[in-house]
Amino acid sequence: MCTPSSLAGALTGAILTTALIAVLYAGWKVAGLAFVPFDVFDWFARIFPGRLIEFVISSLVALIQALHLGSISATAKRMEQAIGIVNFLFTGVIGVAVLFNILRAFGQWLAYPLGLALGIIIGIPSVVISLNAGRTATAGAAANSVWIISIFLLWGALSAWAFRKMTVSSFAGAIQQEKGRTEQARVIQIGRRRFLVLLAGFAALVTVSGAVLGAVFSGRRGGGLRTALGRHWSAAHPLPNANAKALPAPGTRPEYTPLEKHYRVDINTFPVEIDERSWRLKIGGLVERPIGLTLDELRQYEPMHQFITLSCISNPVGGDLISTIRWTGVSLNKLTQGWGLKPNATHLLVRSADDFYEVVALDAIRSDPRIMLTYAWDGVPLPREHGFPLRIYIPDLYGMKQPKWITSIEAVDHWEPGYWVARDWDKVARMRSTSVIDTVAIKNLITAAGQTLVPVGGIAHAGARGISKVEVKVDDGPWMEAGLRTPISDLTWVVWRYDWPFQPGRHTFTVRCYDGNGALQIAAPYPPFPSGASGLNSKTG
Ligand SMILES: Nc1nc2c(c(=O)[nH]1)N[C@H]1C(S)=C(S)[C@@H](COP(=O)(O)O)O[C@H]1N2
Ligand SMILES: [Mo]
Repeated sequence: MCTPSSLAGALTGAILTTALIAVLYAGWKVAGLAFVPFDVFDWFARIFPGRLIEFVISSLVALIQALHLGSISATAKRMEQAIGIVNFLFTGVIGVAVLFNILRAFGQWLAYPLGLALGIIIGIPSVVISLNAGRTATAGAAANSVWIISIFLLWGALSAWAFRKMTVSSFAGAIQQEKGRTEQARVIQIGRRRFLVLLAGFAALVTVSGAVLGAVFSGRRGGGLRTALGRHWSAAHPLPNANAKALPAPGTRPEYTPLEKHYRVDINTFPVEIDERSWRLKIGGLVERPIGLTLDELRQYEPMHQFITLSCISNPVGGDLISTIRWTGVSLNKLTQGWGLKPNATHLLVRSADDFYEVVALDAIRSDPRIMLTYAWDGVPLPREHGFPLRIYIPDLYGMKQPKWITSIEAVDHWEPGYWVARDWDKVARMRSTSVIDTVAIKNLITAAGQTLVPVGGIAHAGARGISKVEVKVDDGPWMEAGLRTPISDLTWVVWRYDWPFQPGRHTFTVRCYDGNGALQIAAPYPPFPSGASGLNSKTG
């Protein structure tokens, strides 16, 4: 055997692709060039069957919950990014292993042509995907194409070079001095190993430099939540229900979610970046005259402020994909009146910069002035993660119906399924009633009328329907009515509290709620897919 094995190929692939990823990362952070691993991952997330994506997401959520890995949305995003990088690495490993196998059959004179061909075979789709579906690049299309193709060609050429270095003729000098076949094989082995170690060392250097360079520049460029300039509304104002009498049990989650803590869910490993200067809200379709509105023009309209609890349909019972914050924007009913909608227009097709879209009935908009286009959260422009510059709000519906990063609104004469409905999720996606125990505050006992009481508390939420009653059950005891704190608004969750007469031992607490119409929440446990999770939340302690 005089040529390197496919294992040597796989190792070479791992080493060179790791360095490639680091170089792409540095290129992204330093010059805004495409970070192919994320772009490709996002592209697959859009074309794969909805059920498969749902399976992956719910598995990640279950894993995060089972291992207590912290915030579901933040951890899931990091996992998605990791999966994107590992997939890319895997492709590189397979690619170079296959290259080595082919070269073993056809001879090393083909090494460079086939190595470069491998670079092209992986490079061209990468360019196409990054240019058409990518979120990471801010540099121009030409610069990106040249960059991706060159860097992949270099990677292919280096793979070819490695193959040649590891074939027997490279060690010819050493072999001549040795005697016998076994000796020869041993020298080849050592020569290959030494080469791979050298290659790995070199790649490690490139990887570390790329990562450090990228990290330095990523700090300098800022982005994400740091772009939310200005003073947060909540820093200077009391909540509307500040004087409510019933106080949360110690350990209840914050009633108002800090901007930085609001959950984030979307189909992008990396949040969409929109330049306010070139952005226009394009309004077209069945209107008298298409127009484009700037963000400043939208801000000229009378602003509307609403305290809103938003939840993701993927939120498991008791999960943290639910948050409450102050939304500011313009009522769509008011806005649409100036658009000259044609009589046959029945729906608005709302499109986002990330290919997400949803359809909203004009009837709903006309009958519910709370449906609004939102440009600020907590008194500052929407953070990039949360849809800068513009997102919609539709009361009572899960987040999957509410596009962020809106770029256009088209008046149409029919309903059609939106992004997640087309992927088999619920057509209506009305938020299910849910109640959660946040705390059994065993360290904050109180005494009243000679009794020792344990404050138990949490939240209950039923979309825009409100909460009329919350009940708590201890072990198999009767349902006991909890106290309700006046909510921040009709559209937010309600904080509840039940002071439980202490009894020693281990106990299981269960909660359930009734919505504003008196309907009891669904007790049967169902997973989030396809209509939102149901079931009762319990805590044992
Ligand atoms: N453009 C766009 N809008 C989107 C999504 C998306 O992937 N792309 N995800 C939706 C889903 S599923 C949810 S739950 C909410 C979450 O909003 P948040 O991340 O600001 O909390 O955004 C919605 N709007
Ligand atoms: Mo969601």
